[in-house]
Amino acid sequence: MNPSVSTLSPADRVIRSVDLPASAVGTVANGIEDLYTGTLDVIVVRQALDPATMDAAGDRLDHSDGVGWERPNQASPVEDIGMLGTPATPTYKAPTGPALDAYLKDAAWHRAASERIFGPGFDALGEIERTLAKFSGGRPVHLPVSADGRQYEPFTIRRLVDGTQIGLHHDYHYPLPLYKEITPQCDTTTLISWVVTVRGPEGGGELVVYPIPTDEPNPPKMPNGWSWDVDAVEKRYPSARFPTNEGDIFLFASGRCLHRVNRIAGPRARITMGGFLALAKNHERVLFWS
Ligand SMILES: O=C(O)CCC(=O)C(=O)O
Repeated sequence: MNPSVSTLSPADRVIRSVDLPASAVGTVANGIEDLYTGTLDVIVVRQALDPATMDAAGDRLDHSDGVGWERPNQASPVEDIGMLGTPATPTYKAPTGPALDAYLKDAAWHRAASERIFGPGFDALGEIERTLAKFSGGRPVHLPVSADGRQYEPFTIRRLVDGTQIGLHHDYHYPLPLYKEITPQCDTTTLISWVVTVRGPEGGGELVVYPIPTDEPNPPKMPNGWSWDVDAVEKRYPSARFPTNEGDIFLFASGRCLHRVNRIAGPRARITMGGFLALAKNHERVLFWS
């Protein structure tokens, strides 16, 4: 981490962010490294992917019944997210993440589903790879491949409807059993989340980011000892909010900065596609997965 960042306590520092039009993406050409060093915490680029394609996909996803949303957080109604794909994260259904084999079995779901979601002629995997490469400082960007030759999942699609949210959390997932093959390949200083907005809701849905690291002393937690006390976090720390629209992408240091997605209000769902990325240990390439 950049020393000028680490000498400040979280309550004294602010979230360092840039919010750029797609035409200025060149100013963050080494943005992934900037997120690692702490020079930046959040990068937002507006209309990085075609907003009309995203809007049409969002409309289809929000209105067709046969999409087959998984509901891994159904046990907690306020966190009841709809998912396409299997996330490489803890969920209520799989508190320590899915088993690697189950995850890899499902990792190619997007190949059959992409055309149905985004329409013909849209190469979702290629678009993501090319978009993430704009922040990679010239490093190749690619999916990890498992020891038995299977490709990791490039993205999941997430749907939050009226009254649902993503609660406060970090995304430092390297210690999960599922990461046993990826973690040794990565610089684990932090983990980066990348998220493209496919459909923006009428109200809520902003990403809210706090300068609170995973090793924060005396973290404001609820009496159960593990869930964050959102009121105390709001009172004690600065935060930054990032509303997004169709086609916008954000990348942020989700392994370092506590964050949440604000509760959705209104009949339009918030739909995003996203995942994680990391610098390889030798900093010569970027790995991404979901
Ligand atoms: O906006 C999203 O879909 C997820 C944001 C988030 O919590 C993450 O990527 O860690």
